[in-house]
Amino acid sequence: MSNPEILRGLVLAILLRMNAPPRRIAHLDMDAFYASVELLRYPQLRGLPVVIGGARRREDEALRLVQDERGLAGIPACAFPLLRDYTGRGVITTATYAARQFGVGSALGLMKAARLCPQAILLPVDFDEYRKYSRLFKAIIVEIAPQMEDRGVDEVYIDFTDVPGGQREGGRVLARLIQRAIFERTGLTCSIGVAPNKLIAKMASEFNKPNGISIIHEADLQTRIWPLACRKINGIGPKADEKLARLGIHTIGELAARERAWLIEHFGKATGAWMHEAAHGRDERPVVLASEPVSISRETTFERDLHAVRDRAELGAIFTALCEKLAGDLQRKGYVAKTIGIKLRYDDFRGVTRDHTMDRPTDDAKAIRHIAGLCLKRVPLERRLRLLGVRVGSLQSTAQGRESASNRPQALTKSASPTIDSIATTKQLF
Ligand code: TTP
Ligand code: MG
Ligand code: MG
Repeated sequence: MSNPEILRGLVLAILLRMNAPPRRIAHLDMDAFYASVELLRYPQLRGLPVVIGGARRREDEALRLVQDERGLAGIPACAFPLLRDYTGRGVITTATYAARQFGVGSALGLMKAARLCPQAILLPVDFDEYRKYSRLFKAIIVEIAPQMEDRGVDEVYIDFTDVPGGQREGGRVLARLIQRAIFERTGLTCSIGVAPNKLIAKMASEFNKPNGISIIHEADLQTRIWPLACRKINGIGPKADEKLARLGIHTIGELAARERAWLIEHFGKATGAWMHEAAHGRDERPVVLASEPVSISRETTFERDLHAVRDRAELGAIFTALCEKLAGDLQRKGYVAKTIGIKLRYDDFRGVTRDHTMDRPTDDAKAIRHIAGLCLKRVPLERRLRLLGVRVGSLQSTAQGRESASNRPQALTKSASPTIDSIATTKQLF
């Protein structure tokens, strides 16, 4: 290409960019998600403190016998198990806003929470139900605004920029439309932040929780973002935050006031430069459609610590059940995996992981169990175990991996002891 042509191309690109509407990115996060899904089944609990956590217990089974002709909605509120009666090691996954007033919330131990709010109603987790509603609210969003990035069970980014109405009132009109559509079709509320990029949108979705919308423009950076704590930047974790605090930096504004070179000196090239950009509200990351998980895991915290030799049978059954659940997850989601790994936590809370990558991917429970078993042989097993997890990574969609995948699986068996299960789909391996 000759020079005048390059120049013409450049001018055209600049003109197009000048004419393009400003980038408007939304972050949508469901309100008290697991708890809100439970309240759809049990509307009689609305307004009451409710926490979700732990596995299903005998009390939860018994509860279902109390229902009348109205079904689950007919169970009187006084019949539900209370937090004060809980014994075990479970943690809260989430709490209703009524319960949060007592200082209880995600990741708090249930017995500890019982001291803060003994009268709270305790419901067991039901991942299948949450996954069902997760799929449902996301399907409603893509009908309205197809540029959606899935960021987990209860949140997504949506690119409003070119969606009809996406620029009106900075995105408020479209945000309201999506909020209303989700509420009408599921009964669930969510909160939405709309901003020039993902970084600020993510912070903004928290500003007016629950059932809120907040609209942030570039010009609002100093007034709305800079007063916030550094931790509010998605990517600044507890460790970085502690270090920032030691350096006398508490707010995003204080972070923005530091020289880029100074931040690089203290946090390294990549992190320092990124912190500088983030504090100035700059983030060019695109909204990535149909994001694929890199790994899927299942883990269980035992009701009592188990020993590899003395509790061999029990542990073996739990281990097999985890692998079977994981194989089921893979098959349902349409993936095969090449890497199989295990995670252990000992009774002294130390953790260890091992993994192995195979030549061929699989979604077969027996194959996963076999490789996970080999991984288990590579870790010390003298101490008692508190937690056992199995993880599969290097995923390929089944269509891609089918020719090389091993054969299909067997039926699921039940875990031998009451345990606290969790499942995670993540973007990174271990
Ligand atoms: P969040 O969106 O962090 O929380 P939330 O939807 O319950 O409440 P908020 O209104 O503040 O958004 O997490 C979504 C779900 O993920 C939550 O309902 C339960 C689950 N979860 C856990 O299981 N453990 C955790 O530590 C957290 C933070 C969430
Ligand atoms: Mg949420
Ligand atoms: Mg969330």
